[in-house]
Amino acid sequence: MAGAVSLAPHAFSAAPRYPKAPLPPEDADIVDVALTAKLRPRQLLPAPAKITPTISYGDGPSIIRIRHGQWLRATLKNELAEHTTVHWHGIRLPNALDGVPYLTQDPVLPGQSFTYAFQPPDPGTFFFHPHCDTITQLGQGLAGVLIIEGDETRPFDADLVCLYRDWRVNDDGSFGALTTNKGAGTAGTFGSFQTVNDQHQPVFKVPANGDIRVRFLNVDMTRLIDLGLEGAEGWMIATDGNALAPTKLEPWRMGPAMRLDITFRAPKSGSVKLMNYYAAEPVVLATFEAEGAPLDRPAFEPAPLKTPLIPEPKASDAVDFTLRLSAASAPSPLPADLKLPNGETLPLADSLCLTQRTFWAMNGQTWPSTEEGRLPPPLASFQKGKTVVAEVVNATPHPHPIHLHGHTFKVLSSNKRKILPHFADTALVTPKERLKIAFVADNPGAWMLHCHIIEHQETGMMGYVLVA
Ligand SMILES: [Cu+2]
Repeated sequence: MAGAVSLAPHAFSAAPRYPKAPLPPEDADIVDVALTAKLRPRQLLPAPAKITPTISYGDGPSIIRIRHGQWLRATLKNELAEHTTVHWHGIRLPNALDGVPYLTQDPVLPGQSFTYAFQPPDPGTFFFHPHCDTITQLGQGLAGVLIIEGDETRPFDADLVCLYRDWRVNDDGSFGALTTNKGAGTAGTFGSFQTVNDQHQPVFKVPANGDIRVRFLNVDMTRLIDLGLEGAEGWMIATDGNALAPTKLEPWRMGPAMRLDITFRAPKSGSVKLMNYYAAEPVVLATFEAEGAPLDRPAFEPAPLKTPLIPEPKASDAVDFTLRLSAASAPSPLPADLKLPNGETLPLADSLCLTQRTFWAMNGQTWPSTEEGRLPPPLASFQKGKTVVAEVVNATPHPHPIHLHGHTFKVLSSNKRKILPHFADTALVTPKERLKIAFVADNPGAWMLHCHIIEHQETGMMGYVLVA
């Protein structure tokens, strides 16, 4: 098999083609964080189940809070047996820090470290996760929350993070299959143990009669949620971290990777339940229990957050783009192995962080390319500064939460349902829907565009766009 790894001229070239990261200025206010990705088995299910071999960035849930204006300098140390990266989901950061192996950086090999330093431009509720073998790494727990504080117009009495996920675990605590062909080729493989902050139906104590902010993140790989409240009137104040004029919470549908900030007035006594109505029977996700003497507060009015700093799309300066989601027409032949700059060879399926299966396509193109060992061509190239009006057409019988890196878009309209216009980085596109979104392509680089049902992402429904 001479030549099986002779990939020159190879699209996966060494570092020079990667974008450069701006360094923090000397007077930058920097918060340093260590993220050590490694196996940290723990008691996830109640006894008599055994411990679960989870992986994480630290002991306990990783929740980073910094103030808007500060820099985050996070050093990833890879103590896993395979390579990894960190993607900062929803942050409009420089392309070099986006954490996509081979597109924006080399993968971080076992034993290696990589430092991500950036100044998040927007306050809000974000998260981070690997962009490599994501089914395994995210499926076994590797994810964290990034809160950029500073969007309040008046203080809340409590500010809670609720990170939701559904673990694919067996009764004895071991992991079940994190993916199946049946799941990957349909709506995804579902877990069996739902948690908020790694606990099943946790109870949060909240100040009685206080104004509560809940930052809810759907970090599951598969599940849709219709998020609602019982026992109080909930108001939505941010979608994917971006402020929204307070809007009464009717159950709000959230695909994987979507976030919703809500506020409510805690009762003087008793409790409020956070619910998922996207189920045969409504599911209690968490309980907020009033404690202490009721706070002395005027009648409840949901506090708005500060206006987002996202550029408004301009219809007068727009280009159109259609993104068609479909089943893959034919499985891609598996491309050749990949030769790394250091001379090592990686099996291509590993190096692209893929399973060797192809079920899904975007504009007829699957990830990776059918061409040997090359990045596929971009789905589109946009001139920097232009408004892009994208119609996402779902030609499949399953919903797909579509995520764009590096930009925040506005969800505008649908052929199927009434849309409350809102900013987002992930939009759920339902079967047979044509969803219109728009954004200003103002962040130069190569930006991934993919489904956030991770089994769809890793079986073809992924691509990238160029902004230059
Ligand atoms: Cu999908």
